[in-house]
Amino acid sequence: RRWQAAYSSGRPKTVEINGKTYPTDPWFNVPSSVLSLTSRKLHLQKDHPVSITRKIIESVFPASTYRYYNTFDPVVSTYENFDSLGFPPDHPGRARTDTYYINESTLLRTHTSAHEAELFRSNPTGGYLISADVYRRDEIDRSHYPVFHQMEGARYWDRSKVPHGDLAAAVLEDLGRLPRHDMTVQDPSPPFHAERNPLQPHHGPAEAEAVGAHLKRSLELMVHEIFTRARKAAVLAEGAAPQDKPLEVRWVEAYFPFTSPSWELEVHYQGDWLEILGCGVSQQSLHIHAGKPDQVGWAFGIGLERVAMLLFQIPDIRLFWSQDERFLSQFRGVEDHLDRLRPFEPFSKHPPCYKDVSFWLGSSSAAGGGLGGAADWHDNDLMEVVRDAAGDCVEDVQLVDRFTHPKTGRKSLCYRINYRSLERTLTNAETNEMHQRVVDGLVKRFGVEIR
Ligand code: FA5
Ligand code: MG
Repeated sequence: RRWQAAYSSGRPKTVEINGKTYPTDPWFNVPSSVLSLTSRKLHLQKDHPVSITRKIIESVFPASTYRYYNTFDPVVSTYENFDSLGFPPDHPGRARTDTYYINESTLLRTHTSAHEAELFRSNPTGGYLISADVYRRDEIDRSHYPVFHQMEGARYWDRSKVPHGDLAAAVLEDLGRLPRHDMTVQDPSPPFHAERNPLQPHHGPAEAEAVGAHLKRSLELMVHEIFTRARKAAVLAEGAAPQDKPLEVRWVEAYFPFTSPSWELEVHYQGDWLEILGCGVSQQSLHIHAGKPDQVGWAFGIGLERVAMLLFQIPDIRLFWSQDERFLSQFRGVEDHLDRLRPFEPFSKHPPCYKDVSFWLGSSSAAGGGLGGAADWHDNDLMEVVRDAAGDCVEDVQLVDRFTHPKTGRKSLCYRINYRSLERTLTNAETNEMHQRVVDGLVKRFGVEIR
């Protein structure tokens, strides 16, 4: 209902994305700023750090086994993105506060897993990699942007073609060919766990364990390749002695509707654990629905910007969208000569400008049908108003105060917006104008009362 109001005057009847036209309906919630990024495809722009990162990861997964798919369109059906993967009807990821919808049954994919069901049916080799742009309504800070890129990988074996029907033996034999490498891996959890991370009824313990081990070793190898390159680059750039501390990674139990058991891989980086990917043993129901009941295997999904930020020491996710030569020129020639990889050298940092906006939400029972009502409010609503009003000139937004009036029960919120361009110093007049657009946008779209 909120979005209906937000777009009632301005919602286009149709939108064109990569040359195709789609009808909108009241579910439509894609701002033009996001629509305009659907044609950028940074993962295919030669010498862009997202594309270089894709190439490095591809190099660890041989094309003979893993077919590469890099041109899938971002517009998919709600069925492909959610239902085909076993997301329950009330899963929060489906909400319009989290997902960009074109209409009720059509959306901008939120993850590359949207193509999994189809590739389980049609991919001719025993695995694949998909690289693509994905879209999520999300907070604003230096590691979140409404468009980012993921790489999805999958590998599976055909039980009916395995000698003696012993899948575990076949997987372990392949695992033996994966090179060993120098890094510290923490993996404290058992290969599966009845409550926390269950074995699927279709799988025997030995085969699930073997598939899980193949998955983990493959991804450890990938992370090792990336960090070896990152370190070489840093050493070359700084003339520093090579670091002798080994790379540290750890496996954490996780949950996804389309894998079990499932894990996330975290990397120790600058004093913190950073999640870089999710993965697991694929739900057998997906292979069955794809008409391949004998396929058994694994899948993972990794964030390419997150890896590129580590690889090149890129401090702010907005930089990936920059067309500034001072950014782009630093990577030229690297894609074909990975030994030329160097850390990014930030151009001068411009001054920040903090501005607060405080407002009362309308009471949910007020006339106007709950528009701006406390029960309806989602941080992402504000984030979108800010992105519309100020584009890439905002570095981050934080909720700094939350207050409920003791008598009226009305709720008040205060957000602090940090205006800072990556490319130039903003003038006071400019910043004030942007902030006024944020304030006006909040009032107009959500009927809030400014304090
Ligand atoms: C997924 O998207 C699952 N589809 C991954 C998966 C695939 C699991 C196959 C099992 C099998 P998640 O939402 O955690 O999971 O995102 C995966 C990765 O994308 C994260 O680890 C992170 O590296 C990256 N990522 C997620 N959200 C963002 C964001 N807002 N900005 C940048 N990178 C992000
Ligand atoms: Mg995650």
